[in-house]
Amino acid sequence: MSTADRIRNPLLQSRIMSADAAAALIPAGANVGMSGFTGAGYPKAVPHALAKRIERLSAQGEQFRIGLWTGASTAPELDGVLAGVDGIAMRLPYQSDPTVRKQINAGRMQYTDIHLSHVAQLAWFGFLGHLDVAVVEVAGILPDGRLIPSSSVGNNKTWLDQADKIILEVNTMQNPGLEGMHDIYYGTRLPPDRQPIPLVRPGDRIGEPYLRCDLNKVVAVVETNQHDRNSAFSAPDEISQRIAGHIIEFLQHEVKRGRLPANLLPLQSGVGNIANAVLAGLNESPFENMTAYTEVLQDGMLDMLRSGKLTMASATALSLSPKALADFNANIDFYRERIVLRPQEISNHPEVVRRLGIIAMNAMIEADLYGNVNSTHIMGSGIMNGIGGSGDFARNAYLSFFVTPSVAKNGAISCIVPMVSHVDHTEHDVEVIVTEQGLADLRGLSPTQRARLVIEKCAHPDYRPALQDYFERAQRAAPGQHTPHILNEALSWHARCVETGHMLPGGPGAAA
Ligand code: 0RQ
Repeated sequence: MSTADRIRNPLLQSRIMSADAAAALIPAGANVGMSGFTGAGYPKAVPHALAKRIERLSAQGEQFRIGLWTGASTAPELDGVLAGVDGIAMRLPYQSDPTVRKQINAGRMQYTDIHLSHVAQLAWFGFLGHLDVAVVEVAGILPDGRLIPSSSVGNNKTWLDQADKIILEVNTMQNPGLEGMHDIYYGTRLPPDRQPIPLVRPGDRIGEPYLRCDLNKVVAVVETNQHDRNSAFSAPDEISQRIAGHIIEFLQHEVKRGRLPANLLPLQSGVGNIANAVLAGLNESPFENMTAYTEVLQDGMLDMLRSGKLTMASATALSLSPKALADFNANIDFYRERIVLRPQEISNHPEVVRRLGIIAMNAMIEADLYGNVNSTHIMGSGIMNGIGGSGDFARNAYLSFFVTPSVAKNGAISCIVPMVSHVDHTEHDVEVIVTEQGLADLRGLSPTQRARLVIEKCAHPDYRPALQDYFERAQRAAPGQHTPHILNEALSWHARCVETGHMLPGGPGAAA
């Protein structure tokens, strides 16, 4: 497909330039809203060109740093290259890049970790500061200047609306068949004029398939021809399979008890190997006609769409392995009828999540005896990734699962602890905790009832006696018996990690 086929607006054709020329239009200190969500739909050329420019300026003793706003995590070609030249002063709302993580944990980069559904509205409220430039990847441009979104939507609508200047990357590697898969909702208003979001089934289309764009703001159009970062998933290991088995057995039990319909309720699943194992398990399960209202579509959901177990899936981004991407591209007409890609303010919207009655499944770093969950921090001070969409779903879901292997670092660390070293999801938002050891259904239980169950069902046998001992002593010593704790001991539990050298993400010296 030629450039003229992809960029069909004459004015924007006249703004085609090199990535270097486009990057030169970004001022030092600018807040830049870039596309990108879990390695899908991020700009492939301008960040690299900007990083080269920053490196040149830095060699001349000039500092050049930006505020980088995205949908969620991106890829080494965006986060990695810019962090590598110390070009990011401020990052939001989510990251999972090793270089970015290292800089945040060393105190060299500021990081605002935000619920993904909140980002657009915070930008509209003016709480995040001014957005100077948007750099957005698209799959094509219509004659009237509307944009065919790429493999993720994220916050692109908001960046295009809010930024003073727009740089578009048109990626000819993105399948032109993406056209028609997106649903961009333009009905959100600010309080006090907000209206209900008219979405009552996961597959409802409430918007339009294109992004609108004020052509006068477009200062550059850059052509690219590069795949998204698609990392392969490893086959589900035994731990993931055991976690998946517990969840599926529990869901079957809930259907039997009449607390879930036979085809379940719309599924939300985090990314990663455990999530993929759960999806693989559901694909083999007796459940039929399932739906998904989730943030990211990964391999497991494509398998379920193909098998017919899943009738439709709504998300904001694709996050596919190379093998799944090849299947997606080869069968895009089939998938277009079954997939809707939306802005993340809608894919993760608390109002919609509550209305649809989502079954939310997210991974965590640790949980405590009482059901508080830490999804983001190692040892209470080092960031791993961020809260992502987990909070959007967990608090508002019909049923909220948090999953983890019972131990980390080859058994050196228990993921069930007396008191979490950082709280992302409070006991009030966490209903079911699952490890490979078992599943603790915490619904309707008091803190001490929860603690007994979490120790019995979820803790690794190597740590169970120590947790039981702590809980019993806390019940004897705590001044209050609602949530018994021995405060000075609760957190010193984590001190053992210092001895084993796992103080920060990436292990010893990660903050250097
Ligand atoms: O460390 O990378 O050095 O090997 O944490 O842990 O077990 O590989 O699990 O990749 O699924 O990540 C919560 C981080 C889990 C992720 C988290 C160490 C462990 C390893 C990763 P290494 P695993 P995963 C909506 C949902 C927040 C966002 C979210 C996450 C590394 O799922 O970022 O939920 N979630 N989004 O060794 C010390 C412990 C540890 C520990 C694990 N207790 N102590 N280290 N690790 N437990 C969907 C989206 O947002 C897309």
